[in-house]
Amino acid sequence: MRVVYSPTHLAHDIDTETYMGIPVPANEVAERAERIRTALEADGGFQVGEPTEHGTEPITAVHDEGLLRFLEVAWSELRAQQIPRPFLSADTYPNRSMFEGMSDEAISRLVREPTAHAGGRAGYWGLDSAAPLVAGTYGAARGAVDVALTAVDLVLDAGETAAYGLCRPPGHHAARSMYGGYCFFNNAAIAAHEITRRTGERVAIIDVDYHHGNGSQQIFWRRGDVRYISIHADPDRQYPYFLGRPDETGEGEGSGENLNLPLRAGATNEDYLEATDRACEAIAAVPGSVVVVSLGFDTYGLDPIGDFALTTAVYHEVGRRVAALGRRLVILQEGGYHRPSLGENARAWLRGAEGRPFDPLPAGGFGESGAVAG
Ligand code: SP5
Ligand code: ZN
Repeated sequence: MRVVYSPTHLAHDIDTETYMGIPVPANEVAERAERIRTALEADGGFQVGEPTEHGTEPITAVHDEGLLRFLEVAWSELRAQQIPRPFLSADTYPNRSMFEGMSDEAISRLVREPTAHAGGRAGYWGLDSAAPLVAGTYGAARGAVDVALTAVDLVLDAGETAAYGLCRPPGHHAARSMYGGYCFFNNAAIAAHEITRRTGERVAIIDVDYHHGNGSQQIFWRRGDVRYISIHADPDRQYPYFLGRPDETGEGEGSGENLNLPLRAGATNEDYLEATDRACEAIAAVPGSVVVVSLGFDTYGLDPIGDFALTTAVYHEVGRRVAALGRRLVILQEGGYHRPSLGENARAWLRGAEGRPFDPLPAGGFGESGAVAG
């Protein structure tokens, strides 16, 4: 399988995020993508190449241009405001209760981008305080979009049955006018939109990251040409808390095109495969020849921010079942934070999708990428 990787991600060099106001070691770090690349190179069955530039047009087809402009200038603006550390977290968010009692018309007039303070603008454009912004973030986010769009090119133009885009930063929490959840541009949504534009076909997104892809759901909420299906932790106990429930099914032309499959804490391989089959049925029910996969490994049993109990073997099987749909796959990396296992989990998923055998490393270790006992 062809793999698209860009070293631009390295400049999105994060060491700290905040969790409920407390600085903690960052989860979404450069080492993640390097682990995956190294494991795929060692496998021998993957050809790793760099993306081509696709410009901003496919981004603004999906995102508000103001979001792009903000992310482009936020870093230098923070420098100018003497913010001493390489980090951007909002000062104030426009909580909906701030406008309680006001008309929709008044609210849409008032909730606008402040011009003179990056901390206020981060509140306008941002979902949360856990998406650190450093000098290289904008370039890395642009690079991740190029990775996704190059994977699309491989499938649409180069005759590949499947391609894997090693996107970093990830994308599925980014909405049309919002970044957050370690995500800046929604790589999968940009790819899915581009596929609809170029093929005229319907596209399905299957999101198997541990978290609900609120951004992808929002972007396609009213669209009949992109079906979004997500298996994730129940938002009652997990980020992003305010979206991801089964009664969110889309509106207008998108009515019935959104399927949320939340799972309990401790969800097992069996639970996951059952949900995978439901997701695959929902894909098979609509026409189209390309599926976008939002691939996360934060469902893994040892993930530091997840609470599912999946093992490496199940990723091979999930990849196999998604490929068994018989559609072309644009597979894009989202989350997954247990660094030692990321390479093996990605290798297992992608080998499953290619119809190659599981071929695990011996005795539950993760090889040169860092053995873990037990
Ligand atoms: C792409 C992706 O996977 N984004 C995830 C964003 C999750 N943001 C919230 C992280 C909260 C980490 N909490 C650690 C608490 C451990 N008890
Ligand atoms: Zn996630």
